[in-house]
Formats: sequence, C-alpha cells, structure tokens
Amino acid sequence: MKRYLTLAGVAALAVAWSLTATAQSYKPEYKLSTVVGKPFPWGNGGEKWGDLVRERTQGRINIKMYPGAALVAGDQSKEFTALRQGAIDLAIGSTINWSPQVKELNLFSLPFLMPDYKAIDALTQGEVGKQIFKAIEAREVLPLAWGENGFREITNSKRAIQKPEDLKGLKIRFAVSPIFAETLTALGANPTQMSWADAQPALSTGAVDGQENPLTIFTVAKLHTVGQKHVTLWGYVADPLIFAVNKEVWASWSAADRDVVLKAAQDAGRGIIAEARAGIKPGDDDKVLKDIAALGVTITRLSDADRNAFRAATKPVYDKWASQVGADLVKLAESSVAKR
Ligand code: X2X
Repeated sequence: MKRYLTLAGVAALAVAWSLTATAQSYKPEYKLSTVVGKPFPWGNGGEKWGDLVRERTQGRINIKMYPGAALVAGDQSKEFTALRQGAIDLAIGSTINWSPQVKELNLFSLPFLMPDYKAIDALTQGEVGKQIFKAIEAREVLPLAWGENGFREITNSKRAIQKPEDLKGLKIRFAVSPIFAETLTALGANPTQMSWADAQPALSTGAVDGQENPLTIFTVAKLHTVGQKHVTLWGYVADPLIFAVNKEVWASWSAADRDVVLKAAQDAGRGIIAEARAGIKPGDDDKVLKDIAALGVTITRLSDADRNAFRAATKPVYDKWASQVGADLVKLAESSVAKR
C-alpha cells in the first residue's frame, strides 16, 4: 500500500521535530561559576539568579552554582577563559579575576580612583560601564548585569596600618593581576599571588601576614580566626562583579528565555550590591564594623592626609596602568567620578 503524509500529518511531524530540537538545545543543567558561595553576598546572589531563572522559565533553564571557582580547579584567574570556551556556562566574576583577559577591567584596580559608593555607581551605571561591557563582548563573552564584591580593605596579623611605612616588609596575599603586586610593592610590602582557596591556609600558618578583601569576605570567612587582627579602612580599590553568559549558550535559548535570564541577573545584581554595602558605611549604618571590633580586631580609619600619603606613594602605579587600561577610558572614568 502506498503511504503518504496528509497535510495534518506533516504539521504534526514538524511540531514533533521542533519539540525535539528544543529539548536537545536546552541542557539539563547550566553551570554557574563563582569564587565564593553562600552566605557571602556574592554566593547569595548566585543562588538567587538561579532560583529566579528556574521559577520564571518553569524549570526550562536549570542553573547550578559551583562556588570556589571549582569549574577551574580553584584557579579564579582562568574563569573568564573557561566561560568563553564553554567549560563554564554562566559566571558572576570579579573584575579582578577577569582582568588578565580583559585589560580594561584593571580600571577598577587603579588605586584610589573611587572614593565612595557613588563613584562606583557613576562608573558601572554610566558610559564607562557600557564601554566595559563592550570590551567584554569583544572577548566573546556576553555581560548582562553588575553586582559588587566591594571596597577592599587591608588586614594583617602584625600591626595597625595607618601610613605607608606600616606596610613595610609585610607579606600580603593578592588574588590576580600584576597591578596589585605593583601597588603593594610601591607601599613597601611583599606581595604574593595566590587563589582564594590557598589564601586562607596561608594566613592561618603565617606564610603570609595579610590580605585585602571586602569586609563581607572578612566576616563570613572569619578571617580573625586566621590571625587577622588589624583592619585598615583605606578603600583603595573596589571590585564590581559582572554577571555573564557564554555566547553559544545564550544563542541556544529562546528570546523570551534570554529576557528572563537578563532580568533575573539585574534583579540578583541589585540584591548583591545592597547586601555588599549593608552595615559598613561609617556613621548610621555600621553594624558590620561594630561586629568586627567586637571580635577584638582593631579598625584603623584614615584621615584625608593619611589617605593622600597612600595615594601619593601609589601614583606612579596609577599612571603606568592608566595607559595599559586605555587613557581615554581612564579620563572618562575620572570625569564621571568628578561629576557624581
Ligand atoms: O580572591 C579574592 O580575594 C576574592 C574572593 O575577593 C576575589 O575573587 C577577587
């Protein structure tokens, strides 16, 4: 008997094929990389992003967070490359960790560029932020939204740091990017690069004397228990976080689902920023500072003159790196900060 398909049969087949295609192009799990998990604000934001996306896509997109930079065996400096190449589907990355691959991200590591939160916002939410996103896209990764790790304060086990001379000879761990080595060297310290995973044991054995990180990292990681008895609020740099997705993964999703992922990133990003800033503003909202002091940790604040001494000592590093980052971008950043 001759077999042929009726029009209705063809249509049914087309629907079946497109369903199969959809099922095949969506993976059962999308891997999200972060350096720290819950209950750091960064990890809370990662979980929130996944939850919002799962909920708003009725489970079509299932994001699982891998903290500890686990998808790159803990080496946070390789996260961006793994995201570009597809070993990582999505990431919330610190500008510091991605700066070896995207040199423009060293902008945020220029010492004393950003004096306050308004300055961070003036950069990330303005024209500078747009140019930074373009620079990331030019490296074939799609940036979606901003978050925040925070102002990085210096801590150590030896003494209170009030002026550059106090840093002399201290072994200080930094995460990634030679700008940190140069800044710390300009201040007389001995910088050592290591991952976050290696930093905590190194602090605890005294292999290094100190480190620099936002206060939310200090409190959640309980750095006072690994000898960090002195915190100086110098706010020399701040690292924003960037929500991003691998380009092929992005292309595999429907337009409606992409929109969900984007909006959820923006929502989770706002949540991280609020959490990263809560309780550490000198003045009315300083609960975290009080909690740290209650642990027996000394908190050192800088006068304008003190801060200017650090700024002057690191000025050559700023100038050198301004040209590496791009003179025009740095000028735009400086004027955005001045106008904030
Ligand atoms: O390693 C660090 O210091 C951390 C957690 O702040 C970053 O990933 C940049």
